[in-house]
Amino acid sequence: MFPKDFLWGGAVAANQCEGAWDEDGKGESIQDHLPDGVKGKPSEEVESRNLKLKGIDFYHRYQEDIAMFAHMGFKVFRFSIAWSRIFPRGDEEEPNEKGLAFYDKVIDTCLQYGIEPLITLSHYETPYHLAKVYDGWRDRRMIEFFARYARTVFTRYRGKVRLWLTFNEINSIWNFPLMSAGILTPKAKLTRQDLYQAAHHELVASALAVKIGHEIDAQNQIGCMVLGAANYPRTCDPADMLAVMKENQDACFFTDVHMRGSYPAYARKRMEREHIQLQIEKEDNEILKHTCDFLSFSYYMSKCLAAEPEKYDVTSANLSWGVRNPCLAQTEWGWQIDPQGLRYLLNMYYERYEKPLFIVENGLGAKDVLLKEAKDGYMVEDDYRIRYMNDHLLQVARAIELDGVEVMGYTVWGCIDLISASGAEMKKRYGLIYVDRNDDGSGTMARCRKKSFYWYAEVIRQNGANLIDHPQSA
Ligand code: BGP
Repeated sequence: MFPKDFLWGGAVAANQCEGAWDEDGKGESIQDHLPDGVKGKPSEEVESRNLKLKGIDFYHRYQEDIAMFAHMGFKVFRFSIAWSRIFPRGDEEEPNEKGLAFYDKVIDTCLQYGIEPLITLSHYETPYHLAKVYDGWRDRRMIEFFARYARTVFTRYRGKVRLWLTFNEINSIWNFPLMSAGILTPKAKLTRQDLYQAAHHELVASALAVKIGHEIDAQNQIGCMVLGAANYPRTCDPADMLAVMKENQDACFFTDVHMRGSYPAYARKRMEREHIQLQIEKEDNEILKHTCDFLSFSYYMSKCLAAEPEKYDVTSANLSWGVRNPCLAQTEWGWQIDPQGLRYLLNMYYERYEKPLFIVENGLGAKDVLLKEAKDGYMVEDDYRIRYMNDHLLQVARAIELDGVEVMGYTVWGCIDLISASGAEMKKRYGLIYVDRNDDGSGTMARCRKKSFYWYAEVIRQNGANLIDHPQSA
C-alpha cells in the first residue's frame, strides 16, 4: 500500500504555535499585527488580544510536544522558521544568534527521536519591518533579503536538515497579498500588475533558494508549496469547464514556474492581454531554471466553478471561495469535505510534472469537546477527525497503488491544536493533541491526547494497513 519509507508526520507553523513573539531578540512579524487573522485589518500596534503572541507556547514546550509526536511514531515533523527570529527586521546583514540557537534545539530534539525535520522557510510570517518599509514582495530587494536568510539557515542546519519548502501556499498571494506576501497596501488598491510583479519576485527568490540550498548541500531536497484544491465544473456546460480551466491555470501558474523553470504560455498570454509588463532582470530567467525537487501542497477541500457563479450558493473555502457542490458535506467552517478530490489532485500534479509529491497539510478543523474524565487514555473522542483522515489517506493509497503517483509523505495539519490562520481563533482545532487554551486567552496550555492520537499512531505503525474502506470513500 504505502511505500516502506513513507514519511508519516504532522505540520505546524511558527506564528501559529511558538508564541514568545518578542523573546530572545525576535522582531515583529506581520502576524503580530493581524489579531483577527487573514480577514481582519492589520493593527498599527501589537495588540495583547492577539492569540498568536503566546500561541500554544511551543517555544518553551517543544521538548514535551516533540516527545508526544515521537510517541505517535512520526517520521517527519514539518515546522517553519520564523524569519524575524533570525533577521528581526529582515534587512540587516547579521543574523540573531539566539534565534538560530532555538531552532538548533528543535532540530536536535527531532533528530534524537529519529524524526526528520521538514522546514518551511516562509509561512505567512514576513518580518513586519519588510512589510512596512518595502511593502513586502512588491520590492525587488526582498529577493536579496530572502536569499541571505535562506543561505544562513541552510548553512547553519547543514547535515541535519535535508527537506525544505520555500514559501507556504505561494499562490494565496492573489487573494491575500498581506498574509501571503507581506504587502501592506490594501488589496483594493493593488493592480494586477502589482500582484504579478510581487509574484515574480517571490518566484525568483524561491528558485534562488533552491540554487543556494543545492550548492550548500547536494543532499538538500527543496520543494515548492501551494494551496491545492480540486476544482470541478458545477454543470456539464462547457462554459463551466472553461471556468475550471482558468482557475487551474491560476493555481498551476506557480507550480509550472517552480517545476518547469519558466513562465507557461497561458500566463504570458494573459499578461499580454491585461497589459502587464513584468520587470524581469536579465539573470532572472537563468535563476528560474533551478527547479524544485518535489512539489508539496495543502489539501482541505474541493470547490465548483461556473461561468455564471451568481446562480449558485457559494462556499467559503480555505483562503479562497467557489460554488458549492451539492454532493459534498462540509465542516463546521463550511469547507467541503472531499477525500476523492485528493486522489484527483495528486493525479493532476503527477501527470503534469512526474516529480515526487508531498501532502504537507490536510486535516479537520472542528470544535472539540473535552470529556469529563479520561477514557482509554484520551480526553477527546474525535471520531469525526479519524474518519476524515482515514478517508483522505485511503485516497492517497489509491493514488499510489492504482495510479502510480509518487508520494513522499503526509503531514497532518495542526498535529497539535494551534491558532488558526484565517480566523486567528483557538476553537477551530485540528490537533491529535488537545491544548488547554481558549479564544478569550484563558487556559493552562496543558496538553492531552485525543482519540485520534492513538488511531494515527496505529496507522503509522501498520504503515496504513489498518485504514478502513468506508463505502462512501470508494
Ligand atoms: C493553510 C495554512 C495553515 C493553516 C491551514 C488551516 O492555508 O497554510 O497555516 O492554518 O490552512 O487553515 P485555518 O487555520 O484558517 O483553519
